[in-house]
Amino acid sequence: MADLSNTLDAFWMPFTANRQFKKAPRMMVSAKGMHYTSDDGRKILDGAAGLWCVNAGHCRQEIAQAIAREAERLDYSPAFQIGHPNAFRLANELAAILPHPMDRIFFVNSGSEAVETALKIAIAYHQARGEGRRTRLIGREKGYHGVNFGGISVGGMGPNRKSFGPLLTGVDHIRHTYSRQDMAFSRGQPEWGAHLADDLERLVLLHDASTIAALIVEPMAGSAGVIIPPKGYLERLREICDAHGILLIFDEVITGFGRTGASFGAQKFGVVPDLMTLAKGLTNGAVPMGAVAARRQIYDAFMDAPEGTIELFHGYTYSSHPLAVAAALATLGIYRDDGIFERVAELAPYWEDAVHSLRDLPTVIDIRNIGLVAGIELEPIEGKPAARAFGIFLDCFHERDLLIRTTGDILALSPPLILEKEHIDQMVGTLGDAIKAAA
Ligand code: PXG
Repeated sequence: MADLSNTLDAFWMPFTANRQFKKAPRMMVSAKGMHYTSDDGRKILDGAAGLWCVNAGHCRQEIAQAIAREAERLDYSPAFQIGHPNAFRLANELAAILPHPMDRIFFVNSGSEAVETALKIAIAYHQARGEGRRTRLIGREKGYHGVNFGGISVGGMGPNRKSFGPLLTGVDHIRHTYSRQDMAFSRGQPEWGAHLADDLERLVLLHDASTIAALIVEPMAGSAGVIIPPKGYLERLREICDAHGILLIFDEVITGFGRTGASFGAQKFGVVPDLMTLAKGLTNGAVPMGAVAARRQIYDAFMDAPEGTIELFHGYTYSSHPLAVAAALATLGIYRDDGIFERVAELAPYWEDAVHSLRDLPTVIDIRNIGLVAGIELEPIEGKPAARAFGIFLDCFHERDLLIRTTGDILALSPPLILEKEHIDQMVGTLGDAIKAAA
């Protein structure tokens, strides 16, 4: 048998240019606080919170110890027809920080699973109430809702959809909210664009409200390159959904747990959805976990079934896995004790000024920000879309000891929420140098 122990061939990497990577690998071997350490011993400043998930900073002792303790005490407990006390505790703790009345929590293992679960709950909810014709799902162009079939069907990113066949039927999309000419260099929420929510009325006319189960949107689109909702836009979506009995699902996998300067995007933007998907920051990235939060009335609609019947035929072997629950409880403890969400709100103005200081650099065509997240959009190199941004990513990683994310020609910054002003200065200064060097 071939000895593969020393090659990179066997691991088929996700969302990665495998051949390019394996020629010049980028490897992390440890992490602490705001930094990774690479295999060549460099300390790399984390401008991406891993993949938008390490909100409380890396390798928090409280979380590591909670996981280790639980691994020795309760390694696994069946998820169906059996519980363990900490799972109930975690659901209660989440309910306490979610907007009222979202206080029923379903546990899963990733953002993608949270999305599938929310979509299924939405359709089953209408069926449970005798509105079984409401099966249609509406997403939004440029939306990212993970990679499973439901998620890519309601998702709006072409490359994530095009290779995978016809996807779910009965899905449609409202238009996205980005218009450079109307909102470039907005600070926080753009003034322009609330009317774009009326696109939902177009789909209601086309399909009839009686066939539509739910609309799913990210309050702030993350993966598409940090697209901030226009003022009044989410409020208007809420009104239209209410007028037509359509459930509103907020995918808060990125916006949850402090990123925007409140516990959840729902609070930041002042709009309470019917269902919310969570993952990433829920465990600080330390153990995979996701969740769906539902308004109590949605849960209650399922509880009319005769007692002793299973109300929802859905769940995963690892739903509310003890190690994930332990990590989540420790993570919520840090968020609370360290006042992480409040800290984001305090630092956000400094962050905003810092990222907008890049505005006059060559090739920069837009900068967008909210909370502790920013998107910096660059003029593409002619005939080579995404090459400029990816070049900057590589330069930052290999030469400047800074980790960022890119999508197309957009640079995304979403650091751990524990960063200090000096990290902001360093991150923005380094990125500015890299943008100039690539121009
Ligand atoms: N919904 C949203 C809004 C997300 O951002 C998912 C669902 C899927 O979560 P899982 O845990 O299944 O990956 C996500 C994930 C990036 C990037 O840099 C974004 C995500 C994942 C990886 C990279 O844009 N978001």
